[in-house]
Amino acid sequence: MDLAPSNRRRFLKHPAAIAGLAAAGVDPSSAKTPDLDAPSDGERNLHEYGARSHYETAIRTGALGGPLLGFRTPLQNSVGIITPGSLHYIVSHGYDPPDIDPRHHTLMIHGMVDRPLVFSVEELQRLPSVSRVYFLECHGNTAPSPLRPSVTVQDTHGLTSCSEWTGVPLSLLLNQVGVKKGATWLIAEGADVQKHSKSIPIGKATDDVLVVYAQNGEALRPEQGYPLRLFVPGWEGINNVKWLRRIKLADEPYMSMMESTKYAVIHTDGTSRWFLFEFGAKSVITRPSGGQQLPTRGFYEITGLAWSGAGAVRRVEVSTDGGKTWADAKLQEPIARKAHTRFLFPWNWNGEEAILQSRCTDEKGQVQPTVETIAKFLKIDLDYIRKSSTMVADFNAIQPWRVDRSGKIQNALL
Ligand SMILES: Nc1nc2c(c(=O)[nH]1)N[C@H]1C(S)=C(S)[C@@H](COP(=O)(O)O)O[C@H]1N2
Ligand SMILES: [Mo]
Repeated sequence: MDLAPSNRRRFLKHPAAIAGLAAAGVDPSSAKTPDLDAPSDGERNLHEYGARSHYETAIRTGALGGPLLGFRTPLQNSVGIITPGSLHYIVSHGYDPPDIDPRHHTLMIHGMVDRPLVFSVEELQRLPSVSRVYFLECHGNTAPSPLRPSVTVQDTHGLTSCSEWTGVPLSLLLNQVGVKKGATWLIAEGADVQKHSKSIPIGKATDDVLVVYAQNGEALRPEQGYPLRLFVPGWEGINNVKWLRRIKLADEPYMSMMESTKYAVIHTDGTSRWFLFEFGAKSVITRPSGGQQLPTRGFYEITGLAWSGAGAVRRVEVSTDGGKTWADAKLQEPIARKAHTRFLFPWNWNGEEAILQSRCTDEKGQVQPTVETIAKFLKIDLDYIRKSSTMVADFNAIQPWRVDRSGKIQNALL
């Protein structure tokens, strides 16, 4: 049982708990009687570590294990570009995060190195640090599926979030261990029951990969990998190993369980692609969006998020007429590379049916495709995308929302 001071006070006030103490041979008169004028433990705790207003109700949705794999961020309520830690999406194959005491947790770097080293969390926190804003996304995000609802933007796009991450550049740690010539891959492993592990090419590792210990100004949340995670900017979520405990340098990828099974992409011709890393250009209108209802005709600011694994978002266009015409949205500054970028677009709804869409162009000039373009590229038809339970991974199609004349908004993708 957790007997931290605040919990202990609550415990002692409870008559049954006091009786329990007596039975356990502890003198119950040593328990303090409550001071009625003093703030309750609940109030005191809220001042010590805050909570949002009880009028605010946005929550993550979903459950692990079933067809709703992952807890999704309520993007329909998002503002700006930072996702609060409490609402960051979660994909953990082991379900519950391991309970790791940071005083006893270590990161070992070994394999093809000159000097294998073990770092404590405290030692990592003494090293030169960086803080950067980056999105994170599961490659299954947005994949259409007959097995789960795709009504709201939380259903369709909720497996992406964006935070300011703080940690140590991996390149700095690799310099300390001395990477041997011929080492071309690293294999990162987590301390969860499944020992989630992932092979990553060394070029990326020495580019912008971080070993992070903090998120949005506080320690990582347990669900996000407390006390350490690998952060691999712009690359599929699976690379970002949580509860990181080991990095091994090697001269080949390891084909670990997740990367060679669940996260391999199966093509219709029976072949499968094992390694795909960088996300393309993607965007979605978060408000107004699926499942919402416009109360009256008149002015609405259309707003949404755009991002790309390749770098910065250069341009977002919005169409309100089903793609006949497009106009540039305003991008909210500052714009960070490999981060969510908020776009804003003024709109007057005249009460007629409208189809709202956004289209992202990134710094490499990649333009977000339509679902038809994706189908053509993958040599599959729309019906396959609509009905197959085989996931179309890295799905970044333009997302249309249909507003009907009553103001009701529905997903108009397929
Ligand atoms: N140790 C460990 N790391 C992991 C996973 C996991 O199950 N265990 N899931 C991966 C996948 S598939 C994704 S999409 C991201 C999700 O990170 P988040 O839960 O912080 O959003 O973590 C990755 N890292
Ligand atoms: Mo994922």
